[in-house]
Amino acid sequence: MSSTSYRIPVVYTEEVREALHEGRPVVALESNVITHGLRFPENAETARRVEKAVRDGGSVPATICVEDGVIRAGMTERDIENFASEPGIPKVSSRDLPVVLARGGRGATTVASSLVAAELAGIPFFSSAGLGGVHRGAATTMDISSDLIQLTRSKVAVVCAGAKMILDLKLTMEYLETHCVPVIAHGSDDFPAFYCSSSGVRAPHRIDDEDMIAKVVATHWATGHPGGVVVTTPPRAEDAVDSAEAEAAIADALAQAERDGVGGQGLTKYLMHAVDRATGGRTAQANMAVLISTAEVGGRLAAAYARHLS
Ligand code: PSU
Ligand code: MN
Repeated sequence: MSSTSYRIPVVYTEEVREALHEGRPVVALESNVITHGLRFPENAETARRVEKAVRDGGSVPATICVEDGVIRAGMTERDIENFASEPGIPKVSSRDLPVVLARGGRGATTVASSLVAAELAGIPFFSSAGLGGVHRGAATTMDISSDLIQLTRSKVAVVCAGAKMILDLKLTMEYLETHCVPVIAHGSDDFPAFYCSSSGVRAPHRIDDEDMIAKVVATHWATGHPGGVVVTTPPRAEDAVDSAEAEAAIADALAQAERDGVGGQGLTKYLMHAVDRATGGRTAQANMAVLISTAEVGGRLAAAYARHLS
């Protein structure tokens, strides 16, 4: 098998295939947030509401996963229920993807691997609540989420509420700047912090006009840039968590992680869950709300992009 003749199989749901064929807007979504980010049964309910939000925004949702060694672009209600309820489905990031595909395996895609999949599937928009980024203490741990690296390589626009608040958001912004990834803030001056409205870091550009954002995305790719664009949208005021409260819980969670010797690919989930326990479930609630509100903006922006191209 020569490397040029081997094509990665992508299996589309009929709805997604038809939408792409007809040039209608589609938004890709990750599945790792279903298996690792949230708990059953809220994860299944949230995944369904996220898909509905993409539709409300005027696009077709395509939740991405790996099943039987193929990339699925679009999951049925039943697939989502299975992923949400079955324990032990592995987190598959970009570095894991070839192994899981080649072995005919199954897995839940992170932002990074969902971007690889979306590009292969011909879907130029993706939405999630909070990107992975540069972890606090990365100067010694070198823990930088491959979400950021993949953003420099996949031609997919990513709509999100910034990056997760457990991270070092100042360094995350530095990373994106160094690697030439445009960051456009929609609806706020600052780069949002996932379930908090502001990271305290000003975004390089604020654009509220959605047609202009579509034009920026198209222009980025017209310049021949191989990577993505980050478009942020802040959490709705009623969903946002107070940042002082979140910060205190994060400080405790980081200390706990250090005591328990947690690092590597399990760290993000560990921290998110520790913060959630410390806030009495408040941050998981906010996480779900932000996933949904972001998906609707993603749906609108993908629709604006499709109009721009037509
Ligand atoms: N959202 C959550 N919890 C998560 C994630 C998202 O509420 O665990 C996942 C996303 O799939 C993201 C990944 O791509 O965390 C980043 O993990 P890491 O920091 O190990 O790269
Ligand atoms: Mn990591």
